[in-house]
Amino acid sequence: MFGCVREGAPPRKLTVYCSVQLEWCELLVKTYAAQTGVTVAMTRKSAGETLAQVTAERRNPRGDVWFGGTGDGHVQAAEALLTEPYVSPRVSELHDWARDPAGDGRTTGIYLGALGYTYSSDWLAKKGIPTLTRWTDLLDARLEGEVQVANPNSSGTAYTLLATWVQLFGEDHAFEFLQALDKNVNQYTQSGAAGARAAARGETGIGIVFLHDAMTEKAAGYPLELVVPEEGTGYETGCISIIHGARHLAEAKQFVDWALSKEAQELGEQAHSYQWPSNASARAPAHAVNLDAVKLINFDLKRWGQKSERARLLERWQREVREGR
Ligand code: S7P
Repeated sequence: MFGCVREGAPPRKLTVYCSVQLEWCELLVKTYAAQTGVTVAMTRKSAGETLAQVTAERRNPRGDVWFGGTGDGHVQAAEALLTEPYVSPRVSELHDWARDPAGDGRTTGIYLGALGYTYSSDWLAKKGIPTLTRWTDLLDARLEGEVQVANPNSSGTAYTLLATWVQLFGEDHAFEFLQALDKNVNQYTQSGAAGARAAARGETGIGIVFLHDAMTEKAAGYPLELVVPEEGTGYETGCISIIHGARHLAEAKQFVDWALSKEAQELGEQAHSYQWPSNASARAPAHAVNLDAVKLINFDLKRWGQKSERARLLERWQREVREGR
């Protein structure tokens, strides 16, 4: 199995930086610690913030494994050699899209999820708007101050959105769209899933989010509608990477092997996280969004995850959208 406690051996330790929802992070490390006897310290942060932390700690790494978060951050970390090459023996169990997302063996896919937006049906009826189906519907003047989305500097969700609109509309048109959308945005949140929680609780009309994060709220009983935009949409490959210079390298490899297993991936559903698992044998969550009904773009993660493109788009967003307010 995944290791046992050896008599008289020093305690085994692992530090995990976790970028999925806290409930999943906690269940993951609790289960792993119970199965292996490894003492696990875990910190939960958004993807952009974790990338900033791993970058800041590069000369004195404190984390061993980065679990979850959108693939762009992992690709950028790989490019900067902040992560360690590791090809788990479990890679053969994974879907093709998960096997080597950065193309250099430094990161591995653990889940997939598509972008869209969400609103409560009661709220839309009160607004007198019959239905919303497209990205461009979000520019409707009646939606002024009604849209919440995250800040792409801190949030992997929001960076994936930015890169999606660039791929879908072309870069200049995407920025025109973002500037027009800005009139309707009430807040750029730090974390990507915040818009789904806010829409569920009536704190915003619309949240632009990963559809699985909206599904978490809907499955909890909130009357949310999920919109899969008709123009097409982007998706994330959520990844796992070992941090270069990890103090507990052997434990880190063992954790990655475990995290890619069918059993570990099925824990997501128990923690109300409904992404599609990368292990081909893992059961998809009952609430997973049916991707056959989603017009997915061919998201070029290697291009839009690399530092030059990522930094350029973030700088342009800051200048033309955030500071242009
Ligand atoms: O909530 C789960 C999830 O959507 O969060 C990850 C994301 O990178 C972290 O949120 P931020 O947008 O705040 O960075 C996704 O990978 C994951 O599916």
